[in-house]
Amino acid sequence: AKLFQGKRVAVIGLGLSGLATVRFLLKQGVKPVLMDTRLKVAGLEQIPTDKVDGIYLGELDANRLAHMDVLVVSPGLDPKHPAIRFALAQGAHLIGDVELFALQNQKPVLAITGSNGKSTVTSLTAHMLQCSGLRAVAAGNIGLPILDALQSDAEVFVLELSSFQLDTTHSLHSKAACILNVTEDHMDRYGTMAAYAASKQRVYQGTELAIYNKADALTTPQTSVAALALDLAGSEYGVIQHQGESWLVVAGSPLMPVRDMTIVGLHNQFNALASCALALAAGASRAGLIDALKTFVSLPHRCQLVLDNKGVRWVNDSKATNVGATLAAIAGLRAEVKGKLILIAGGDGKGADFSELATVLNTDVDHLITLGQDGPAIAALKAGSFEVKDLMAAVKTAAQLATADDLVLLSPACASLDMFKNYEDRGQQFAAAVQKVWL
Ligand code: UMA
Ligand code: ADP
Repeated sequence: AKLFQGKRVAVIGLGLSGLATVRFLLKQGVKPVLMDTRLKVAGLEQIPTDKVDGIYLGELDANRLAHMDVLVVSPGLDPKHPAIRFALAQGAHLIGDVELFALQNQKPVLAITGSNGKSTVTSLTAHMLQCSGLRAVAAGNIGLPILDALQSDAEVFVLELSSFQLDTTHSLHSKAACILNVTEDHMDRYGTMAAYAASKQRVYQGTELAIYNKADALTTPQTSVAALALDLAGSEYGVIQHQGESWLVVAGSPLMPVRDMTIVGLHNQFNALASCALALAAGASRAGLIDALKTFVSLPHRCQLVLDNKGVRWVNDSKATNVGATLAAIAGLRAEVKGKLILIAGGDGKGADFSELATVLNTDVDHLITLGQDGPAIAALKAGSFEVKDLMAAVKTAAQLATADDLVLLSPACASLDMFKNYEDRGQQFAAAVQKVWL
């Protein structure tokens, strides 16, 4: 049956996922109304204007929305927007692109969420399935809009889901679902950790197996569902001493030496365990897991070495957009830095409380350089920190401080949107500045 026969449908938010939603609805024979709060939206020219029921840019019109039956709202737009709330109060139904996917999809799904590690686990899990001979496609928050992925010939979908996407999803069925961790993020939208954690918990609705982090109580399923707890010290899934070195244990037996994995750091050992559990739930082979862990190419902008020159290493961790990610990066790198660790942080803090950084900034970080809207709040946590106006100035300051054996780490603990297009743009500008200043 066709979706939304005779229903009035609005697509609100015309970014990557919104435009994919419009393409999907047009194929379904639905003639949607399109809206975006921005006055200029890239990519709108792809939409055949005669096939849609109007395009409205600028502040949302509550009365127009109130005439709709279904609102498909983009993840970047808060459904608590007054005009959207007004329409919901008049009986409109709120969904997102993941819900449209769930209503159409017949193939096995693995669902991954968490504050940090989502993209790593999503891409590693897809790689494990591919190394096991299955056509797996990674989609969702990782960048490929989920409704574009639906068109592919995938045998398994590996979905990275943000809390924003989960808020508008009701019917997703999955073979396994995982919350990796819940640490503070997106407080500008949720206000409280309880509300944010409740969004993450939605990933367990409709799953056959909930995979969670034993060390993080907020990831424990709150509904009754078959569950698997992961713990680096666990005996079913964990890291043990075997044949004189550390090995990953998967489903009760040793899989491979940790040393043979391409990704490093304790957080990545946990990510590897989570990926193994997820991939096995969708039919991966143990040989496929091993092959994948030996060949996985880690993603750019995540603790990525951009230059190693004159004894100084420059590391781009632009994807660290919250405090938890920056803490993981420092914990992962500190032990292997012989000289000073110089940290560049700051940006749009999304309402975060930075105080959790204080201890590490004063014990593990030798120099702190801050920039951006919330740079001052981070700089205040460490005496003698350097506040600069932009990334170029940050790199120049780091270059003056750095000597052989030092490591300069861009790990902002903040979103990039106050000064950059996105985190990739920030990471690229960092790499370019490093080349210019240090070479
Ligand atoms: N926006 C408006 N008005 C609107 C709609 C959006 O001002 O009416 C703004 C938003 O505030 C936001 C930007 O436009 O800054 C993009 O929002 P969007 O909803 O149009 O985003 P898309 O381009 O569709 O991209 C989305 C995800 N973006 C967000 O959730 C903000 C992408 O995740 C995802 O890769 C893509 O769909 C494909 O599924 C990015 C992200 O930043 C990487 N995610 C957040 C995160 O990881 O922390 C949740
Ligand atoms: P996400 O997609 O959730 O933003 P990524 O896989 O892109 O996560 O990793 C972003 C950053 O988070 C990395 O640079 C790393 O510093 C940190 N990180 C990765 N995995 C974990 C984890 N399991 N726990 C804590 N921090 C992590």
